[in-house]
Amino acid sequence: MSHSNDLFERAQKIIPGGVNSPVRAFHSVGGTPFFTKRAQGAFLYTADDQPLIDFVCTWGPAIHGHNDPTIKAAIATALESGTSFGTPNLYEVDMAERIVSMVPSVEKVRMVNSGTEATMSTIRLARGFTGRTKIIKFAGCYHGHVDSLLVQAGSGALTLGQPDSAGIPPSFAAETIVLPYNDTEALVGAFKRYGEELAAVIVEPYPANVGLIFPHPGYLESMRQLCSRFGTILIFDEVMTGFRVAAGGVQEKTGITPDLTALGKIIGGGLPVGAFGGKAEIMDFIAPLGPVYQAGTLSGNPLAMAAGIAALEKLTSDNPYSRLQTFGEQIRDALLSAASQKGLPLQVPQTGSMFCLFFSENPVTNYEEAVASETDHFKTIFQHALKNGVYLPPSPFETCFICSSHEGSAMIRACEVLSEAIKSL
Ligand code: HOZ
Repeated sequence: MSHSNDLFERAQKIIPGGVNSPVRAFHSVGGTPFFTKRAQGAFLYTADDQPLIDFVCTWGPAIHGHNDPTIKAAIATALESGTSFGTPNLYEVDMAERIVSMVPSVEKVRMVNSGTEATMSTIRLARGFTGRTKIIKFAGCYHGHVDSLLVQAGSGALTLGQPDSAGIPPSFAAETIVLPYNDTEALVGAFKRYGEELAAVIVEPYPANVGLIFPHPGYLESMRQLCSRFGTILIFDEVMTGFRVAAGGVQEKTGITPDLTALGKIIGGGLPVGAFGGKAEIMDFIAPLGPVYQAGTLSGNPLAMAAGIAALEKLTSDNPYSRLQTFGEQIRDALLSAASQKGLPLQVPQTGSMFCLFFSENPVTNYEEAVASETDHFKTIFQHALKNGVYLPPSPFETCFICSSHEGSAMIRACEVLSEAIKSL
């Protein structure tokens, strides 16, 4: 028996489903998950020593590739001075200054330990600041496993057919208004109806947990204007897109400034980190200055901060964005050309180092169109790719990530394998 299969058998006996995060169980693509022994550059190495060109990149953080030497050295240096202090430390000030200088809307920032904590805290802060309770979210957007946000959620919840999680009191869900993404009329209608009851609108400005979707021209602008008019807090969840589509995320690319932003993934350089920030006036509403409580023993942890600072520093010094865009176009073009040779309708939304595959005649613009796309093809492609050394996210509704190490022979091989996979359909 393979080492991975053996580990999975043991894991299933003592870990629910054998995994610590549901999509990893491969339920929507079939087969059993492999276990990773180590990772380097663009590659994962399984417990059975199979090298895999990795397009998950730890679900986003590894923009510089796995086991980056600069990040590793920063962690090693920090480790010499201790692992956790429970007091303010030198690193967190540096980190906060970097975030404020890189992310356009952020004047003040608070560090947390995950993207889920970040989005949860922005919602509480928006409610505390406005004195209102209702929030708007969009179908297919996923903001972590926060109670009031697990309604028509994307990512693993959608992959497993549980977009509305059990265990959420109906009274919580009742405070969440779910709208179709990219539908300005629906947004205007909701503001007309609920107007001054709305504490916040939370959105992934590029929804990336239902495949990858882009906003229609003017859509985010309308959202910004409505929020400003009704005194509603606009929250951008840039956990996936922050530091990835541009140093300053979608807000830098589009010039639209949210009131609050949730961050995660890249900001921790592969260690568990999240952050939320925004206008000083709103941020000062959190404890110890204000009445909204939020805290964390490991928040601003020195090892995590050291890793994150090194990751952000490298983004500034290397400026990898145009290279990543070239890699993204290379893989998009290979996929589209294979599909057109085969006569298959394929959409490959791509921006910089993010892309996904939708088997659909037309571009996908919202949740309904995403779930209506053909998903069985993805399973076949996933399995073909895995057998031939390429790892895609184990769900048709997750985004693929490219890193700086996906260059040269790794990219050529990945394009070959994925093209063959499409032609094998
Ligand atoms: N649903 C998460 C990504 N959008 C998966 C995280 C994980 O399994 O590590």
